[in-house]
Amino acid sequence: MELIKRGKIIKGVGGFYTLLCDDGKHYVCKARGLFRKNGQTPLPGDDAEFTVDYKGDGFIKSILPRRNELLRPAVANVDMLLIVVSASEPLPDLELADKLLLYCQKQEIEPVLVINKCDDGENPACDNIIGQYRNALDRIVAVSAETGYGMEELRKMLAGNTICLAGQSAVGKSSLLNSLLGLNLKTGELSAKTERGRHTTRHAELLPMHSGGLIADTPGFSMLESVPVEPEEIPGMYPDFSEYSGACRFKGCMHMSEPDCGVKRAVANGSIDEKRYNRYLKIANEAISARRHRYD
Ligand SMILES: Nc1nc2c(ncn2[C@@H]2O[C@H](COP(=O)(O)OP(=O)(O)OP(=O)(O)O)[C@@H](O)[C@H]2O)c(=O)[nH]1
Ligand SMILES: [Mg+2]
Ligand SMILES: [Zn+2]
Repeated sequence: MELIKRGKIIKGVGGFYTLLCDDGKHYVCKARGLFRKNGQTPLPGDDAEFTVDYKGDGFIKSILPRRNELLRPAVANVDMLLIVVSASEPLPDLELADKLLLYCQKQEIEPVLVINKCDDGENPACDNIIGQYRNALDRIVAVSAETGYGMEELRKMLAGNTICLAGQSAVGKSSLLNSLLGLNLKTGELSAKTERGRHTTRHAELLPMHSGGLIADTPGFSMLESVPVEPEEIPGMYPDFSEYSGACRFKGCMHMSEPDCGVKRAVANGSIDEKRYNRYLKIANEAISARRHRYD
């Protein structure tokens, strides 16, 4: 009789998948022809059922349903996305942060806004970002990958979860990864270790964090996969607007040119951050013109 075991795929190279079991053991399995038949490719992050035969060879029998799936890095069942911005250089691209928040809503991923490079603690640049996102999400943390400021709080927040990193270049994603893995290498050295080149495609790999949980090792972020969002969905994806949208005269108000709009009133009296609202207008208008193009 075959004993079915359960584990999480943490990497897959050349048809061999490494699974991490609850007992902390690693098993290397093949996927057999199973997935070519139903078109399923196992991904890191997948929860799988597998068996081990008398020779000790493992075989994946099935993949449990995915909660979500990222393209770059290719990881399934992501619990949290770290949206990394910098409190110094480079200037934060908050439109990207807003879009990543929408992406998280769509994919049902818990967003964490990580304000990095707060080397001596919170500073005016960091406070400014916190001010803009105060009511937009539950988890915002100011950290420094360099000095370790705030890293303990971040570690606690992430414990036990499957994590990916996102954000513009040079904000410190690799440095944060380094710190969360408990490595104390310089970023250059880290490149050699976790961004090691392979002859073929780079496969994402989930690495165990210092404090429990797994983190994807591909810090080179693109997430150019834009999630198709209908314009009408967007207002409901702004938690910081919800307290005020009940006061809008029209149901389905886009908070754009409609009269008697609760959200616009909240912007006018400073309850909603004006810069965040202006970026909302830009993102909503983009979605409107994207739809127009789709039907042209
Ligand atoms: N002062 C300061 N510098 C930092 C901090 N974190 C990272 N850096 C520096 O910022 C630069 C970019 O850091 P990386 O970790 O390579 O940034 P990245 O987001 O991985 O960049 P890409 O791989 O290009 O997307 C490096 O010179 C780091 O040493 C920090 O907390 N404080
Ligand atoms: Mg990097
Ligand atoms: Zn409105």
